[in-house]
Amino acid sequence: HSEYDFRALQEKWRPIWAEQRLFDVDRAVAEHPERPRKYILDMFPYPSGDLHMGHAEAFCYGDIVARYWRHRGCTVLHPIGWDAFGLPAEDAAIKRGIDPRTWTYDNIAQQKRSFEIYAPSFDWSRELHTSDPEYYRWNQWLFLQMYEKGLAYRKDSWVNWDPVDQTVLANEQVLSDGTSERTGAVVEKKKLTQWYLKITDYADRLLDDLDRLEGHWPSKVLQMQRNWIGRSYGADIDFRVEGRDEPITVFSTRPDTLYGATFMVVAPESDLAAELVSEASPEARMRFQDYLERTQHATEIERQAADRPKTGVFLERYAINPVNGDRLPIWAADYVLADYGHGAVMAVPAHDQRDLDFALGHDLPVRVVVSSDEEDPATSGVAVTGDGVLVDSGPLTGLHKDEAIQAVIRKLEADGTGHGTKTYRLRDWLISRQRYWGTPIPILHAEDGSLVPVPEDQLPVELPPTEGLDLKPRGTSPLGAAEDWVHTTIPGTGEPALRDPDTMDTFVDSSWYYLRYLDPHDDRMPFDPARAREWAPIDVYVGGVEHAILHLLYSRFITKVLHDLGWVDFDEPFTDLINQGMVLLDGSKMSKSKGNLVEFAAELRDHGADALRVTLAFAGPVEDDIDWADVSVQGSAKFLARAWRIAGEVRDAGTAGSLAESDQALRHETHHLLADAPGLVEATKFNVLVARLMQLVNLTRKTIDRPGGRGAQDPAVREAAETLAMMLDLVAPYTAAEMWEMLGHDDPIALTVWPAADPALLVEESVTAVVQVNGKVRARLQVSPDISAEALRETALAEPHVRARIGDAEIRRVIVREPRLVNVVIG
Ligand code: ANZ
Repeated sequence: HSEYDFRALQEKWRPIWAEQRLFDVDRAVAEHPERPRKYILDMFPYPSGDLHMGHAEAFCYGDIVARYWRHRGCTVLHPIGWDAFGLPAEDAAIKRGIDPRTWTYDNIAQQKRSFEIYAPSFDWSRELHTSDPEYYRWNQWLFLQMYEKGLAYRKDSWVNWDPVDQTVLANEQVLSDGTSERTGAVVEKKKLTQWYLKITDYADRLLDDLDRLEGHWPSKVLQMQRNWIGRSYGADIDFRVEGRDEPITVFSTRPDTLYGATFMVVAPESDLAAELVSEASPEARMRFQDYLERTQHATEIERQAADRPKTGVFLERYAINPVNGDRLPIWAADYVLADYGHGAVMAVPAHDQRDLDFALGHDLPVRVVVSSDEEDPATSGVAVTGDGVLVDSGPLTGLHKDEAIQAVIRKLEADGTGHGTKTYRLRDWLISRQRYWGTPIPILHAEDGSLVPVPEDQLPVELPPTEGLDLKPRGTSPLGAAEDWVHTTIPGTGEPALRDPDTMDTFVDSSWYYLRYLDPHDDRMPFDPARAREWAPIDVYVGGVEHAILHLLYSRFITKVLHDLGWVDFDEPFTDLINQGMVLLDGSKMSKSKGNLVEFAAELRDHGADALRVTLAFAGPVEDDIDWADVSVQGSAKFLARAWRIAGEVRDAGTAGSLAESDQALRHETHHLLADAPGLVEATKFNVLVARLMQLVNLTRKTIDRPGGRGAQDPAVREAAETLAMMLDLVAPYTAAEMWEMLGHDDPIALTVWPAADPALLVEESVTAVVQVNGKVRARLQVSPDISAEALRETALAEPHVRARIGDAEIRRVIVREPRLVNVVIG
């Protein structure tokens, strides 16, 4: 074979690798128990068809890191599995009238075939599918653990409702424009009884522990998580309500402005609003009902939009300001949300823009309590929100804002009318889904309405077959119609009971899957804590930035829960995080609807795995988007062919002579690469590494072709070719394996440990520094090119000829231009 033929290489090596199972981690541990361990993971794929270019990119980067650590003498766990539950399978199944299992497992098989060609160094013995009962059994176990601790609970509340999928959504699944992340439908609000996981109990830890990830996770992701958790400090303040026993509590980040409160606002959909208005006049009740209906259609984002007119209705009730006894009218307005803080605010129009907009629109008073140079908000329409000194505020008058906050909190606490507190934007995680293809919630509903957890030894609660079930979305779970399945009895008593018909959000599945890889077939426990101590947390996690909030936050939460339950001894799952950019075509995200899809399967077929991976690695910094119009897969293939040809020439020529007499310039380049490659990989500068490999190929070629040289026989050429092969294994495993074999090795290249660079070959050539005395050259010195000015000055002045020239004369000045010149001026 005189031409580089990627197909021949793939066909040759695939069966060999399938047989060798080189990346089977159990074997690696048995053979080298002493080696340090690394756990390198890519976010597992969702089986919605074949793999796409986003997968190709992420798995390319993850595999570089996994292969790299093996070459550094570590044992690497690099597993793969499938995030196999979820709506797309169910939708496809409904459309085609097949079982979601068929669609899911067919797609998994397809993705596996593609992976086998693409050849990431996976340990296939650890393969898992979240839709297998042996996996989801442990989701149920986890749920029950959390239920026992009060971390899983049911409540009645207003939830996000996707009218297309006919199921609820977590807040994290609603985009900032108020549409569903999955269907694009405008999300509605609906009141339902649902299961929640109490992530808010972990809000402080989830926020504070982000500091430990600084420098290890992309700062953009850290910031997104911080904003999502959204901690605010302030006070809870109780306002007595005329004609009501219970006070209304509000949360405020500006309790210092309490003397400026002129009215109160409650969220229209809150129980509080309904109760308050029930005592009002029939007209007010009607106005309120009308208003309530209108607000049901607005999304949370719309409701909070600054430019939206602030609408609302007066509830004909009054609250009393606890510090000055003022009588404040109570309104319902939809700019106040039911599930933030307490669903009620004290309105301070002078210092809060939304309150001001509302006050000006409804003729409510504006009272300034923080001094400023700005115009009166009542006339300018602009609230004064900055710092300042308090005015017209009783005992707070004259205090600076921050002092006033502390002072008013002390006063409220002393009076028993409030206290300092904090609140979060983060809400509890709603996990119930009214769909079939997910983990059944392991709870039984007894006839008296009580909840009975399914005993652990009866797990898994398996999904019933789909035969006879209508999976179409209709607002209640299709499982409710599986009569034989739903009707059961309470263990022990035998009383009749119904199974909970909802299934879990699939983000539960992916929140802990990394631990299941430690032994995916363990039927005694979710994972073995001893193995977790050996392998986890993940050293490097690779995946798309679209998971910056949902998946990563949920995994962090569940990891902390497992930590607190004593199952793991760490509390952050992912030590380092790499977010790859997106693959674009002509600057726009590839999508089927745009018809400009670069298909992974086609690229793989036309150019092969190695050229595709080299292209992805070389395209630019990992976090940047890749525009497919700017890359050249053909160029990558040419580079690989040139490297491969060098190995062939070395084989054919045979190596002769000693390294000492070989081409030193080539050796320098090779050893510099050996020295630099680890730093480049660890800093995820994969593109720079590929560029350096290209340079080495070029220099090796020149060395072979140089007239009068030793050609491919030169031992420096062999050394370069071997180094190239070992490093190419990171991105081009087929080419690398073939080169290694041509160079006469029969051990698997993927398991070779990279040699260390020879320090002697890293020293730069010296440069000549000229030393003048009064402008005349008196000496020449050989110095390092990066010598400092001070060192060069000292060396020059100590030189015997220079010393002799200076003699007893006075040194007036020494001019140093390192590394090449020193001029000594004497008198
Ligand atoms: C009085 C006040 C005066 C406020 C002032 C602000 C400025 P963050 O920072 O986002 O936490 N608020 C409280 N609960 C609310 C709800 N359910 N819906 C809408 N707004 C609500 O915002 C906290 C502030 O948002 C709180 O502080 C409250 O208004 C309002 F000069 O109280 B403030």
